[in-house]
Amino acid sequence: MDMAGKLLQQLLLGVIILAATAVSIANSTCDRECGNIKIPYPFGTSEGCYLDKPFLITCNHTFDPPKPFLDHDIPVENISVPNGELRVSNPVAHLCREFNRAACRQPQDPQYSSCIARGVYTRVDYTRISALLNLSNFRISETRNKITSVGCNVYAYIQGSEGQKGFTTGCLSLCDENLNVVNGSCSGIGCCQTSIPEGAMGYILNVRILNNDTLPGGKNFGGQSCGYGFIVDEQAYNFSSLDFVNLKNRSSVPLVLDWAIGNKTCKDAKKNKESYACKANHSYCYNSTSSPGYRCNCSEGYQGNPYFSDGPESCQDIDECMGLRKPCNANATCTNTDGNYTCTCPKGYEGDGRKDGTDCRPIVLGQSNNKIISIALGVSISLLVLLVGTSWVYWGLKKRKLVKLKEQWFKQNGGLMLQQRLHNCTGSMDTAKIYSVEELKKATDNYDKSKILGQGGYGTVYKGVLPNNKVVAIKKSKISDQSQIEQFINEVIVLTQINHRNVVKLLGCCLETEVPLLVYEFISNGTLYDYIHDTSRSSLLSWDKRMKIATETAGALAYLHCEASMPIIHRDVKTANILLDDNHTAKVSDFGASRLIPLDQAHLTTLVQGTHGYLDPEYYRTSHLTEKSDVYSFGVVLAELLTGKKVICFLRPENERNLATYFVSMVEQDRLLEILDDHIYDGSNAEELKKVADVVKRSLSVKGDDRPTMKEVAVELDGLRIKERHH
Ligand SMILES: *[C@@H]1O[C@H](CO)[C@@H](O)[C@H](O)[C@H]1NC(C)=O
Ligand SMILES: *[C@@H]1O[C@H](CO)[C@@H](O)[C@H](O)[C@H]1NC(C)=O
Ligand SMILES: *[C@@H]1O[C@H](CO)[C@@H](O)[C@H](O)[C@H]1NC(C)=O
Ligand SMILES: *[C@@H]1O[C@H](CO)[C@@H](O)[C@H](O)[C@H]1NC(C)=O
Ligand SMILES: *[C@@H]1O[C@H](CO)[C@@H](O)[C@H](O)[C@H]1NC(C)=O
Ligand SMILES: *[C@@H]1O[C@H](CO)[C@@H](O)[C@H](O)[C@H]1NC(C)=O
Ligand SMILES: *[C@@H]1O[C@H](CO)[C@@H](O)[C@H](O)[C@H]1NC(C)=O
Ligand SMILES: *[C@@H]1O[C@H](CO)[C@@H](O)[C@H](O)[C@H]1NC(C)=O
Ligand SMILES: *[C@@H]1O[C@H](CO)[C@@H](O)[C@H](O)[C@H]1NC(C)=O
Ligand SMILES: *[C@@H]1O[C@H](CO)[C@@H](O)[C@H](O)[C@H]1NC(C)=O
Ligand SMILES: *[C@@H]1O[C@H](CO)[C@@H](O)[C@H](O)[C@H]1NC(C)=O
Ligand SMILES: CC(=O)N[C@H]1CO[C@H](CO)[C@@H](O)[C@@H]1O
Repeated sequence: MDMAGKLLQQLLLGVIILAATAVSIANSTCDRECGNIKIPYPFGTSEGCYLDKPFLITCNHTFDPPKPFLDHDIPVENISVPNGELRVSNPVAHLCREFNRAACRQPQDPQYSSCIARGVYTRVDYTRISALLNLSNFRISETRNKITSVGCNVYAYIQGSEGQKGFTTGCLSLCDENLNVVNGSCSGIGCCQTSIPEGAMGYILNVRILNNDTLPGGKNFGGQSCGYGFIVDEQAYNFSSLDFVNLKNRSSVPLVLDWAIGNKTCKDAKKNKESYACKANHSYCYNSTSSPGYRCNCSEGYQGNPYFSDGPESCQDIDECMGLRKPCNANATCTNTDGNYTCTCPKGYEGDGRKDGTDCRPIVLGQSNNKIISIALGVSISLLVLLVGTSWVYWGLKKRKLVKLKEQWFKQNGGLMLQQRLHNCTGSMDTAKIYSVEELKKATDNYDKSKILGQGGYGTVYKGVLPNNKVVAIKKSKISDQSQIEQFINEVIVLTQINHRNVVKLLGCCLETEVPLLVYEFISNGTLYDYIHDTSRSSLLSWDKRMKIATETAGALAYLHCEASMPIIHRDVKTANILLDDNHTAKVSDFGASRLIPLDQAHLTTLVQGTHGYLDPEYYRTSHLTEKSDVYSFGVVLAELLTGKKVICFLRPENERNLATYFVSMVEQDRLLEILDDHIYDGSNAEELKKVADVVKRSLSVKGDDRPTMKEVAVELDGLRIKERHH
């Protein structure tokens, strides 16, 4: 009873399985193999198993194993659906010459080669075998295949039909004793390759010899000397010198055909749902590049046969997690999804866990702080972008009113005030000029990059040429704060009034732009900084020249402090702001940070501004700006002139980093000579050097009151120079 029950159960099971297979019975009857070769749809070997006529493969069972054929007589080697590739066997053409080996002695015999050369072999007629291919539907892939000839002084050529036009093309392969054949190279010596015409569907290939007195297979013959010609899949054939003999027994080589569906593009094919061949859900269509028609492929993340509408052979999700190449890092968990996969890092770890992404790493507090910072940064950047964007839109809208705006800028930048002041003043005012935007734009080729002379916190300086051929330096200043405008105008007026040969002359300005433009005289030789710190140029600066520059600079600063109509504190005295002309005459420049001090005031309280290394420590501490701050900075300039060292250098030991303190400590230890620049000390000027160093030391006094005035410094330096000259 029990046995019978089990039997019944098995029977029932069998019936169910049978019923299940019956659903897809139509296609499961299709034989998808012929011998060892798979025949995937749209190809097929029997009625109902292939897409349409061109895809019929005949399987000839008289062979063992059975062999598939395209167009009934072209042997098929491989069919690849994803690549749209069909490999068939292609015949090899021969040109052979028989000879009688006995006529010559053995190859070891020294006479052997001359025997060949003299043609002492029995001439037998050439045997020629052509190769012929005639495809009815598909094209020969012109990207994958090459016409190839192998042999000595032989050429292979094909004739065929490309569309309706006939064509002839070929390749000549030469060789003799002096030309060495190279394995793997088909460059014309022993082997030659060339492209086939586009769209060819058939051809006839012949091999010919250039000269009937030579052997087509060179001297590497064995009973027969042959040259060969064939069309072959480039990737499937590597030339070897042994091929002169070996190809004789090879009747065919692989050839790649392009196949495609129909003769319509994807766009047109999709219009007819019934005949559209990309049936799978997760598939797409692409135009064939080499022939009319289209092909299908599974979407990314899926694999299978895109021409099946459903079933296990159609495009199926790829389980990436199960593949050999694991997509996730060892510590991340891989989860397959439809058409994709996800990697999840363990709890307490962050990162996307992908091998090609960011690795899982423990969430560290510091890093999450970083995250907060980067979020904050992101937010502020977006806000900034928003702000810039809005103002851009704002300016865009205002563009039409540019003329009005220019006027507005002119007013805003104090143009009216300046005009008025200039009008009120008389006499020397002819030097100050107000330039128009167009004038300066033209002078600088629209602020061309090649015209930039310098750039910094103050703005950008361009070289310009005015219509009267006067070369000028034009500074696009950064001042745009409304509250600074009056100050700015004052400075412009004062500077245009200054007529000192050691101060760069301000010729005028332009106020019609958003930021004021200043026009200076052009100083040809660059900055003192560049001279001192450029080894090739520093030797040009003798002690005498350095003293001249120092004296001139001190004189100019003293003039600004005392003799200008209102004291001016430069605030940014440094070698980079001292320009040199052709005669190494010093010109103090860049008054962008300068302040005018009303006569009834001893100091100003300002925002501390200046250059690190030159900045007066007292001013830095107290924000009280006095003329003595310039004295300090000038002291640093003098120290720089004496030593040739940079004022701040992090490559130096800690106690030597700041030149000002280092210099003072060396002078106090009476070790001045150790830190002097090479070009300065000549053995006889030690006394002057000491005196200048003493000026430096006093100028660098911590308390401003202990420092000499600029006037005193200038007089002292001048005195030393005169004395030196009288020596
Ligand atoms: C199979 O191949 C044999 C030998 O080449 C040939 O005689 C025969 O006609 C072929 N059969 C078919 C069905 O093509
Ligand atoms: C057929 O071609 C495909 C893709 O090029 C390749 O993976 C497969 O190994 C080939 N099969 C044979 C029998 O050469
Ligand atoms: C190719 O075959 C077609 C018929 O299938 C025939 O008309 C044509 O002449 C053949 N071409 C060659 C070069 O043999
Ligand atoms: C080579 O010999 C063949 C006959 O064997 C002849 O048709 C051909 O014209 C000859 N070629 C040359 C270049 O002599
Ligand atoms: C040809 O040579 C290359 C490297 O030289 C090699 O990778 C390739 O497999 C060879 N092809 C054949 C068909 O031998
Ligand atoms: C080419 O390679 C074969 C071995 O594959 C070798 O016997 C032959 O000498 C080589 N020929 C040249 C010219 O290097
Ligand atoms: C070529 O085939 C013939 C018989 O068909 C055989 O005698 C000869 O040794 C073969 N040659 C090579 C190089 O395999
Ligand atoms: C496209 O193919 C169809 C039949 O498959 C044929 O009737 C038509 O003439 C072909 N059109 C072109 C432009 O080859
Ligand atoms: C196929 O080619 C046609 C016409 O050349 C074009 O309109 C269409 O976008 C192409 N389709 C694809 C998938 O490339
Ligand atoms: C798979 O997911 C990743 C990340 O989620 C995405 O970058 C990628 O484009 C997806 N791939 C496919 C085929 O959808
Ligand atoms: C996995 O985690 C362990 C410990 O948590 C760590 O030592 C290892 O480096 C991690 N491996 C990878 C590939 O992230
Ligand atoms: C999924 C699939 O390709 N089915 C095919 C089964 O065979 C019939 C013809 O018998 C085709 O029309 C179907 O496309």
